[in-house]
Amino acid sequence: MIKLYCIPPSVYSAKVRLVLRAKGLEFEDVLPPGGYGSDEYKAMVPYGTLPAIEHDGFLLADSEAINEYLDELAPEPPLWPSELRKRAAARMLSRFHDTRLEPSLRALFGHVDPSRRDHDFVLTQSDIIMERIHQLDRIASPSPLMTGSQLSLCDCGYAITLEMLSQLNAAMDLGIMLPEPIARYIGTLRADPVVAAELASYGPALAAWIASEIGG
Ligand SMILES: N[C@@H](CCC(=O)N[C@@H](CS)C(=O)NCC(=O)O)C(=O)O
Repeated sequence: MIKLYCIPPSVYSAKVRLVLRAKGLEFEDVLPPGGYGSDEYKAMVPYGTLPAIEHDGFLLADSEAINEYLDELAPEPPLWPSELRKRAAARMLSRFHDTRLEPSLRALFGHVDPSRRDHDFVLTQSDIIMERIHQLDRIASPSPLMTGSQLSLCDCGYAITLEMLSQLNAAMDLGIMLPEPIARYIGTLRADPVVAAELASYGPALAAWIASEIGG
């Protein structure tokens, strides 16, 4: 049994849960000991980020490292393309998610609560998010998923972050319009059974977090 240290609205934990589900691996969600940001958890993961996994005494943090470990641990179904250049391009897309797109949304987290919202910052950040989405549209050609018809490792971050974008867009009135290929990609992601199963619990967890922030 794999322990997944996470909290319900954590984006990167949901990204890992998609791989656990796709591989059919047994896992349990575990709250970080001492709570999010605690010294107790930092004794395990010094930089304190979620998620981390524990597998037979082996502790590993960082969603991308975890997903690659899981893909090698349980090779079926393979979640990276077998061809060298396709695999390299898929890794590039995954890095773009973790280092460019998701951080541009995360920057808004401190502004979801209207009483703490800096409207100028939100306007500027919405333009940055839009720029990231257009960059994604240029580097990706979903057909219909990132590497073809099967879910791959590089879809996992997008499946979660694009759900977050959709919920923040509505809740904060960001006015973000998605290019048609990206909107179509989201439709395909949501129809994938593994993504649908995760979003069935992650979507409400995220909505509850947004509502709690908006409620003050
Ligand atoms: N690159 C890390 C990022 C993880 C991350 O930022 N997780 C968030 C929760 S979704 C977190 O722990 N934030 C608190 C912090 O950075 O101190 C990964 O892929 O696991």
